[in-house]
Amino acid sequence: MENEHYDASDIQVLEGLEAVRKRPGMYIGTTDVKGLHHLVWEIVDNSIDEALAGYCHNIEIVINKDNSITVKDDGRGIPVGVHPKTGISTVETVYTVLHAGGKFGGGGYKVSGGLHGVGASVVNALSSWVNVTVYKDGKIHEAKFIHGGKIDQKLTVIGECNPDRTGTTVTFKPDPSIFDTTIYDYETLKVRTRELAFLNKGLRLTLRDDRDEVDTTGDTFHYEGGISEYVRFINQGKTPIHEDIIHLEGEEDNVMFEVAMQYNTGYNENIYSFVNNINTHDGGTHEEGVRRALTRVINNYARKSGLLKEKDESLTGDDVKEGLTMIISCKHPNPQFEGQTKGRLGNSEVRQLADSVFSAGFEKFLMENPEEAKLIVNKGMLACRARNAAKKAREITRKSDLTTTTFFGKLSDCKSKDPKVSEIFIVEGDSAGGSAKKGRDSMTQAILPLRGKILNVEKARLDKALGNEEIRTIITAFGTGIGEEFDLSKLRYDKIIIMTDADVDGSHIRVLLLTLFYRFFRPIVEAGHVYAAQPPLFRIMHGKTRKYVLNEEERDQYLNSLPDNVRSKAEVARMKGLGEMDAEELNETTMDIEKRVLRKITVDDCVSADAIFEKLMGDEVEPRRDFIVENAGYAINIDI
Ligand code: 1YM
Repeated sequence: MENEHYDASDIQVLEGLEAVRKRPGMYIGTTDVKGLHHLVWEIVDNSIDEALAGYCHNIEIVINKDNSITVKDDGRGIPVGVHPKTGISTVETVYTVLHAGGKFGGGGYKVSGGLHGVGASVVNALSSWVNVTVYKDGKIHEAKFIHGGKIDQKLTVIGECNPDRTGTTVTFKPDPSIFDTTIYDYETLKVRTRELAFLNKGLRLTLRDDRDEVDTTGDTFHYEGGISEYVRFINQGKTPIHEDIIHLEGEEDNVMFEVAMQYNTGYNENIYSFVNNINTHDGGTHEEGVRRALTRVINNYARKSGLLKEKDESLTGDDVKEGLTMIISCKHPNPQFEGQTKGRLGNSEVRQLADSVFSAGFEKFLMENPEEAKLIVNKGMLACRARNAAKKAREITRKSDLTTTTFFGKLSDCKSKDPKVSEIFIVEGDSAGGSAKKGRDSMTQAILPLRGKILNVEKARLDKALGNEEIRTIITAFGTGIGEEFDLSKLRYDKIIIMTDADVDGSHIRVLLLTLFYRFFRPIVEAGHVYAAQPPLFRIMHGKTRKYVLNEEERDQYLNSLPDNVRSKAEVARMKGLGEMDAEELNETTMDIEKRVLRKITVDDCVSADAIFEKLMGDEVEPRRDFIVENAGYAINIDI
């Protein structure tokens, strides 16, 4: 009877493994290079489980000469006794019975990823041969399998070892009749081996390639800091905004939850979550709990500390994840993976655990580290402003139209709608605007008078700039839109001409405009559409002659060229500004295509403008004025 029973289960076992060989995809996904590498992790997972149970500290993975793989650990060793249910050794049972694994152990639970215990038998089913060696109780035990899981050598004691030595060593050779390729890639194994080391702090994993003739020592990965070191690794080459990595952890009902995070100066989010060492690329309850808590805690702190004022809107989840690198790791005895690719954790109780562990710990961090907290909140606030700016920019581009009455009042557009012949003068002040309007060629020349000084966009981000009426008007007039929707081909004018006085205030406005163009309309500058008009500084009259000159040097040169008797009668007048020129005058000196002098603005001009900006735009007014006065010549020259 006993024999009969044994035969029956033996047949069942073989049928089981045969099923795996018939439909390998069902068990390991694919039989391509990915599936080939998957086999390694199925075996390594058993070692990791042993590590999580607290018995294994070192795992070694070797690619052998023949592209077989050896995985060796220093755990307790797979039990060697006869298994009560199968009547065969536990080692053999684990390697031949599908759905074996954790159930046999009793006590602990399987938390590592993979096939949850069926891994060893699946690897056996898809291998040409497998050798399992167990070091236990001072003895070396060995079992061998061939041809997809058929027993070749039952578990046998093949020698003795130091009674202190325990562990399991498994070598398998993937079956070439199953896999498209049986050649292992070292880098692929390395990336995951390193990841496993990060995810299981304290565990030492070594990877070695014995295929080369050259002796390689391989790579050893061992991180006492676990996922904190993972965050530091990802942030390598980025600039963190706070030095210490925030690390929080907690446990409830055998569910372990852990998170490590650090903000960098960048704008991308690097949030990776894992359940039982498996990447949950579609997130799930653990990630949701953290994201929810992150947004709430930062907002609460920002309000309480006064960084976020009552009138300020709350930061969104998108705002607080800008530049955030975060690793979330959850170890769960009974994870429910959802979704098409099973990349999402479904266990609803984890949401609350993640939320409470994260919020308590993160709040404490913010309270205890006010400087870092301020940097983090400010980062979120900047992201919030940028987000609103992008939204406004889109709205403006969409809504703005030249018939809007408020807008219409400011711009005196030209009659021509052909951008190739059209130009726009941006004029300082209403009175100059009035003269310019009268002196223009209304067919091709548009006039846009600027009332006040335009906003310093160096100090304000796009959002604030868009709140400025003068800037909004400029954007609308240009027609290109701004930000994401900027389109150079929609530019309504061939020439954009900045027409400001040749004095300190004029220089100032010019610098502000250059900065605006540089920051928000750089392609317009690059394409050579921006010019500075050169209004004269002096008018020299003698007889019926009227001569305008740009500066003192030209004035003296001109006067010296006159005969003495003429020079003595010449009247030299300093032009007091565009506003004081009449129309007939403005046209002749600054606007007439034939007579005017224009200077093309280059990006370099804008960069210089940008560079002197710090000094120019300091918070104190006096040094700024001094600087402009001292550097009046330079300030004028920046747009030449
Ligand atoms: C290189 C592969 O399989 N190590 C390994 C596996 C097991 C144990 C220790 C182990 C587990 C338990 C008790 C337990 C496995 N045991 C079983 C089963 N390395 C590798 N190391 N004693 C030892 O889970 O209680 C399956 S895997 F089922 F037999 F207990």
